[in-house]
Amino acid sequence: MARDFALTPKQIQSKYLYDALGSSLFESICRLPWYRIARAESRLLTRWADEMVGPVEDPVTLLELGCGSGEKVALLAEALRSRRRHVAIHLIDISPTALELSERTLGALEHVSVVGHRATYEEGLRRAARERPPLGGLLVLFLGSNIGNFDPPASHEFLCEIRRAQRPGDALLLGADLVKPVKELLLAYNDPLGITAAFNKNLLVRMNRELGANFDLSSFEHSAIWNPDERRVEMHLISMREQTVRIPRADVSVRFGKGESIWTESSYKYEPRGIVELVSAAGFRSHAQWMDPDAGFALTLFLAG
Ligand code: AVI
Repeated sequence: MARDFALTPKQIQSKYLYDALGSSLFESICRLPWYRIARAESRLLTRWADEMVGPVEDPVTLLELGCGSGEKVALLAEALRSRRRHVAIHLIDISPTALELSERTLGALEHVSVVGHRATYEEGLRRAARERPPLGGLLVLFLGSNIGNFDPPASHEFLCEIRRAQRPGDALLLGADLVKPVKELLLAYNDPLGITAAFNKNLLVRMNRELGANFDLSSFEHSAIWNPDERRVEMHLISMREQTVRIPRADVSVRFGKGESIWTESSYKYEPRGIVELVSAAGFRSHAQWMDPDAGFALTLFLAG
């Protein structure tokens, strides 16, 4: 967790935001009026689910990367009910809580069987590709603008990984947050209730607990900035004073200057056409795009070429 403190600027990888407390803080963020991704995506799924599953051949396998609560994949499974065919759902998440919650949500659907994989996205994709039936289409869901937490080379590589796990005719439904006025973006990542600040600072709480570190929480501040050249919102933790922090279980002491930052997350934002270009470069062709102009959010359906 403290591995990237030797870099300039200092960094912590954003995957460490999601321990049990971090995951529930993120769920709260999704309910904030200023953070509109989850609600916009649910609206689009509710409205267009039939069209989204339309091009995928029976019997359909659905695979969700990072399953959250299972409610979104349930909307698509519901849309498949009228076809009167069995639907297999693979859920991939490293969080056992997310898997349990999703399995419970989907357990109510009779025409569905659910397999949970407690695994990284890459490992889960490989397993699901091995276990799917020889006939029928695979629809991979990568929702919530999770793609935005990958930098451009990593997102290209990951999309290629998805493509490699698929056969021609399979599909990918990608949720991506769009570029929008800076004021709106900053309110979403620096909310007036301070939930995002708590989500970010929880990284320090986690290092204190898991690595025996002695971060003084009151001497770090949450900051969210828009980087227009890279088209991303960056979250940072800024040291309010000069200080040295001891991290015994990583066997390091880290010096911070006053105003020095730890970069903890990037959230890339996209233009609708940029989404098509990004995913097409990994061997997909775009089939349809649905947008919520109000929240500035897009779901795009791609077919594996
Ligand atoms: C999970 N991910 C898409 C969120 C985002 O918007 O980048 C995480 C998040 N960070 C701050 N607020 C929400």
